[in-house]
Amino acid sequence: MVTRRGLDLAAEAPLPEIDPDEEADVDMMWAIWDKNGDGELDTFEFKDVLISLGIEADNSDELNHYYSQVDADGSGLVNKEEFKNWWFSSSAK
Ligand SMILES: [Ca+2]
Ligand SMILES: [Ca+2]
Repeated sequence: MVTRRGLDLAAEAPLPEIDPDEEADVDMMWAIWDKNGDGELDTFEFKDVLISLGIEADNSDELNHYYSQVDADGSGLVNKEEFKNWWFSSSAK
């Protein structure tokens, strides 16, 4: 029987605490990263985020791996809310 515990935990994980100063920084960077200003990061734009974090995603498999972590609802695009949740729960600390 497959345990659902891990999935449940992930789904119910509380949102990370966000420092207002850090959030302002992300808002600034978001404006740079969202090159076409449509309010979403596509994979092309997201690649630049990874590069500025020093993460190498040379092939599309690696890129999609990271991208799917950020795209929490699986819509195929990353909006700012998803991005912040990812940002404040993982890297850049
Ligand atoms: Ca965009
Ligand atoms: Ca999404």
